[in-house]
Amino acid sequence: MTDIKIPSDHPRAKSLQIREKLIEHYLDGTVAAAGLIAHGRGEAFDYLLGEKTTKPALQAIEAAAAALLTAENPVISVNGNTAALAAQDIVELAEAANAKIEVNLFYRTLERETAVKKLLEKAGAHEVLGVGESASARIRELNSERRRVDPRGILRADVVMVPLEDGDRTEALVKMHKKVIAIDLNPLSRTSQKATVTIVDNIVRAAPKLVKTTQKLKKHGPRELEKILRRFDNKKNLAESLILIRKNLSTTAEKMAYAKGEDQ
Ligand code: PTJ
Repeated sequence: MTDIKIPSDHPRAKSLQIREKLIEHYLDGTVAAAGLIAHGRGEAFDYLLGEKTTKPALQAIEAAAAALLTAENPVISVNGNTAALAAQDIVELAEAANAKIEVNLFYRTLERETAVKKLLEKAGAHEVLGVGESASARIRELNSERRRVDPRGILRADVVMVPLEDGDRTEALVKMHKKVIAIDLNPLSRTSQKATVTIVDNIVRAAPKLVKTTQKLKKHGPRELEKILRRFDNKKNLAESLILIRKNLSTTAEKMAYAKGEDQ
């Protein structure tokens, strides 16, 4: 825990609390130093998106739930930031989708793998793959530490969820004919562009919604779920997020210009 107390009436209290959580888990070794920087990039896009779950994001959440529920071997890949911000939701999602949870880190050390696993177990996870010797398989297409995977998890998965990812792995997984679900606030990132379903939203808002949607869609038959997935077009959905950003910017710019006119 850091010693800083965020006043609850601070206009940006929620955002500051999220930062504190990341710092706390950076200090306990779960989050990589670069994870703090990555969050800052995410925050910038969140601003542009209006800091709320958008309509395209809700459509992507539905498609992601359908992909998880129609999978034979779904796996949720967890890194430092995801564990720090959404451990409880990840455990609930794995339960709802009957998915495995696997630790996969870019800045990989056994200490960090263990810290991420601990956080997931504290949130109720029974089995966490990909830690230490259990990450004994390799993804040939990759050179980063992310290539090390668990043969019971990501290697044999048909659907892999990769929240807050860094580019090349999504491409490699898609090349391996896996469906990839990303959660990424940046609709322009390589991960967003390459994934099968990209949820352009903050993980702190998207993850609980994805849990609820998965629990709800569980009652539907496979044909209906496949239809939801077929209907979804990732490139079109990303374009809708970009159009929303443009609209938000235009509206704000117009308001500012108008206010300036009034002052004169
Ligand atoms: O824990 P490790 O070692 O696996 O490392 C994790 C990080 C995040 C450091 C690593 O994967 C990385 O460097 O990622 P990138 O390339 O910075 O990409 C992270 C993406 O997540 C960026 O496109 C950010 O905009 C986005 N992002 C950051 N915070 C959030 C987010 N998306 C959704 N919710 C967030 N809170």
